[in-house]
Amino acid sequence: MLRALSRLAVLTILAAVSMLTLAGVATADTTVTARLHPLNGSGVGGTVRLTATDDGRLIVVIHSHGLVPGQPHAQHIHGSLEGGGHFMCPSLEDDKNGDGILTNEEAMGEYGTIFFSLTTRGDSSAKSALAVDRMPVADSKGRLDYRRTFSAKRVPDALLTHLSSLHVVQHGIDVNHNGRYDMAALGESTFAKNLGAPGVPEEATDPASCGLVTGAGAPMAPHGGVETGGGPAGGRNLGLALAGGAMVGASAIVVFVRLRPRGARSGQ
Ligand SMILES: [Cu+2]
Repeated sequence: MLRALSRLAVLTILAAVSMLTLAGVATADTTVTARLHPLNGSGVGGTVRLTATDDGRLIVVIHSHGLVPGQPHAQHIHGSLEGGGHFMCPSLEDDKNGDGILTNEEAMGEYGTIFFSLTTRGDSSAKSALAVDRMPVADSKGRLDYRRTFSAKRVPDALLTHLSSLHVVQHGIDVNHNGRYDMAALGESTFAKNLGAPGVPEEATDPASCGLVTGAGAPMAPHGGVETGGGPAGGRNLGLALAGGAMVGASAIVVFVRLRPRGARSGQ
């Protein structure tokens, strides 16, 4: 009996302490989420979680599926540095030449600049937008699980202050279903070429998925019209592009040399 009582007392104290701890260490961390929707009929889906810690780090977690197996997928956070504008995931309405494929250039109007390149290591600025050798690789089933904590010095203030008006985009599709990015499908990526990387298949840079940020602090309809997720493929949510040529500029260091990665590595 005594033993039971003392155990109860201990449990009560532990519960009280943990509640106090929770109250006491509550941080200013902000977490927002996005649901990835397919673009270009990719069938890609997934979830994104962005956590801005109170000490300025950014933790990015992505779980996605339906990507091209064994291929690297460039992925970025897009949005507006100014917080204004009209940014949303593009749709086939943006397919100006009507060929059924949404290229980066066509989708540019719906997009802000690239805030951030979701690389697996090293630089994460817009300069690494096409650094495919540091982009995550989908596994043999087309799944991609990515997690990286970016140190405060890598995270621009503007990204944190606009966390609620961003979107996440993954690139890389396989329209001729031959298991890789190749010129035979859609030709050369003029987008990459204009950034100083000739010889990159358009399949590698066309958008595969896009997700709009929602969650803590995220307005339901920022800038008067951003979709808030929910719709499956085919809606206005679907579509994306690398943010325009302006984003990287002539000084871009484009490393798009290894379209065949050594391993199915991802994350970190
Ligand atoms: Cu992008």
